[in-house]
Amino acid sequence: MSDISQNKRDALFAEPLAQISDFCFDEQVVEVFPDMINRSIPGYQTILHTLSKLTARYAQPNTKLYDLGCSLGAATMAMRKGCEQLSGCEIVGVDNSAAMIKRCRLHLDGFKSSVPVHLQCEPIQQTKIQNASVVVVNFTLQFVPKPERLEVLKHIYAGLEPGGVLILSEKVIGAHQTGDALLVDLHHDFKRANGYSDLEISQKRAAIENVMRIDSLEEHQQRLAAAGFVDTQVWFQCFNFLSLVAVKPTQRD
Ligand code: GEK
Repeated sequence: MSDISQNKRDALFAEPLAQISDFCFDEQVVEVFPDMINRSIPGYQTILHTLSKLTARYAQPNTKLYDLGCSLGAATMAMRKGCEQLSGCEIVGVDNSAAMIKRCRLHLDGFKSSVPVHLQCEPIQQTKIQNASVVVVNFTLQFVPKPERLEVLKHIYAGLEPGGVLILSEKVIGAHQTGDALLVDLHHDFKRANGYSDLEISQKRAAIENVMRIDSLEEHQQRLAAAGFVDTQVWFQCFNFLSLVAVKPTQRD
């Protein structure tokens, strides 16, 4: 078994590949995932840090907190930190990659916490959301087939308690072609500055284009509204990566 304390460098697309298969979250990706996500998503650490703060703000005692598409549990750990002082909270982490869930358990068990975390290996389209105060979907909805996204959001809305929050982070496509081209360029510059070569950038792009279908901010806002989230707020954006908060109103709102 590999040593989980090692942060192995992502070189999955460093050599020319004769054939580029669709990207999948398998053992190979698990091995390098922390390095890959940190070097690929601008502001990833800022987002994790703020997830902790948002959890502390919105988590309610005796409720569930969900991390949908939890990968190795980085957001789960941030949420766990944010609700440590509350009584009766439980976190449910969900991912449809068995390799991710297996490694996630090891990561979580490496740190002490009074908050129980229950991990489920399933598509988030099948996850039952109930008695929830915080739901995090950190760069996962973009992997769900587009026609199934609204249903996922509707389930989240229905399962949230009044005053509960959805935090949705996504890579987005710019509303206009020229603006989008600029955001894509700036993101590629960010990856180059983090040590990825042009070959790695283009091969990864080819591998992921069939599995990650991104929406514009406007499409997200419309879908969120259709699911019941009338009030959404972008709280983070760097290039073509952003994060939204959407609060389920209380009776008073
Ligand atoms: C983090 N949130 O570190 N159902 C469940 N899981 C899925 C599905 C699905 N339909 N589709 C993809 N996944 C994490 C990062 S990564 C983002 C999330 C990225 C899972 C997939 O197995 C992977 O673990 C995760 O969603 C996406 O804050 O790699 O760009």
